[in-house]
Amino acid sequence: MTEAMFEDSHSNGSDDSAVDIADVMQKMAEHKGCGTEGGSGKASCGSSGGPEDMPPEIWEKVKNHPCYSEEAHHHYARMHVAVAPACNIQCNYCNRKYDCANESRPGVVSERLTPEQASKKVLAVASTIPQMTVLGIAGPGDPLANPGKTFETFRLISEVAPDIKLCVSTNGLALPDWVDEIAKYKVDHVTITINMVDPEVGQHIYPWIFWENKRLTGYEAAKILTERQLLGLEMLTERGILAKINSVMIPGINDKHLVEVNKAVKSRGAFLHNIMPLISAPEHGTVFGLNGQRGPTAQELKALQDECEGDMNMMRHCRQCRADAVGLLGEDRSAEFTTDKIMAMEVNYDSAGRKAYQEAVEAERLAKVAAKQDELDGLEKAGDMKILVAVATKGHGIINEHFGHAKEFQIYELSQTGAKFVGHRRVDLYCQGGYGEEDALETVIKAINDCHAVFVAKIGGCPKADLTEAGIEPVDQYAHEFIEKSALVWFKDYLDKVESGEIVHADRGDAAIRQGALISEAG
Ligand code: CLF
Ligand code: SF4
Repeated sequence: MTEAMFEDSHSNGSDDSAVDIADVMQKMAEHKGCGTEGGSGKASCGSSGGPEDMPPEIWEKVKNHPCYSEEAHHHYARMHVAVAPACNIQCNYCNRKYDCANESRPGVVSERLTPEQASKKVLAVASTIPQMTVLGIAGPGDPLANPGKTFETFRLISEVAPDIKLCVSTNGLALPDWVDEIAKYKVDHVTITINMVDPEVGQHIYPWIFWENKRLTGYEAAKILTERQLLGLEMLTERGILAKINSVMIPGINDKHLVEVNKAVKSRGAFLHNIMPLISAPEHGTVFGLNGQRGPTAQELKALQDECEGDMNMMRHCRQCRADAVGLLGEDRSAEFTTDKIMAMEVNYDSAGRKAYQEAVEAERLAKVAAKQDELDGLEKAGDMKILVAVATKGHGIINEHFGHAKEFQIYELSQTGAKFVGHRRVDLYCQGGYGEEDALETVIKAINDCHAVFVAKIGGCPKADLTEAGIEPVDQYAHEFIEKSALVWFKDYLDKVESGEIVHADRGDAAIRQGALISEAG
């Protein structure tokens, strides 16, 4: 499939809606609490926003996109199809044997698909997982370095499953050339990975780019890359396409500079900024892995996200997922949908059934929000206190995972303003083959060491004692209840105990971000 073939009749409609949305974005920028203040003004309400924070048209676009709405990510799933193998740049955190590390953890290899296989896979997943609402192309290379395969996949899917939102992630080098095609296929969500806006910084991240049939290196390469990324972002904003910016935080290289990146992307209309930790280990075989470049700690990452959040809300629920990921963001069901399995599957694309299921999800979601609202009174006594708690969950915003079965913990910050999702921590499974694994428990404690409590559906006696000894309270009395409501009830009890002198409040230490490669989560 050549790129020229996409200039013909593959349009699936006019671009009227894009014009309307551009207008809406302007209204959104003027919306209370999100007002634009010159070049560095707040441009959006970000991923933690709800329907009251943004115009209905924008809410319609983000409400069931698990990456663009933190709240949605508890309920809705995304899937990726790995149709784009080639890349046009080199990042020092990427080993080209594996997938694009911009949206995928190093050490992960995805099964490459043709657009036709990808289309069959989308139908198979949509039939099995009715809450799967978004199809993203995020690799394994750069989707826009493979425009033929990428846009043919979007075309096929928009024909067979028009209710599924389309999403693409790119390093941005080729973006300006493809913005009109992106608009034509109604791809409403575009991620650009922008790690710098200064080529002096960029030359330490990107050894080369492939540009106009030449390999360019150093400052010159980084200069072209940043110019193309920012131009692409401006072109998306002009067309009313929601743009999310991913940035990899690399301590000592771009960590301080990402505040500048945040200002630059916000002033160009980015909807959301997702600062992700560098994941780097020698076994990944990347330049950074081999030269010992470390990633940030959990608290370093949070501090930078907090600093940028003063100007623009941040995405904090990214899972740096695989180029063939399937499921809720915290899970990976890709092993259920290998090419062999999907080719053998009977596919029944039941759009009425999917709609009914999603209506039930909305009811559950409203119940969760209402439950949280009920617990907001009485938090004033927290004063300036902010504490973190970890939660074991399989999704739906409910404490429904056994401590020993958790592959990740969601982290909530509790303060006088309520319970706020601030991140997640991947861990090694504690329970292996029915037995607790002491080494794994140590890594779990390191991963949630900055938390005062861990909420679980169930926990055994041994880990309970070890967690308590480490100063992390295991809490299992809210099993199968809503996370935020339960956390707030527990927090008020904690505040009462501090007030009565029963316990002495003390700050916790830092926590580690797991660096190990995750080869397969589901297999
Ligand atoms: Fe995929 Fe990316 Fe679309 Fe999401 S992922 S293309 S915006 S549908 Fe999401 Fe995964 Fe993070 Fe990406 S959690 S790596 S931000
Ligand atoms: Fe690797 Fe993605 Fe960077 Fe390309 S853009 S070098 S695939 S991380």
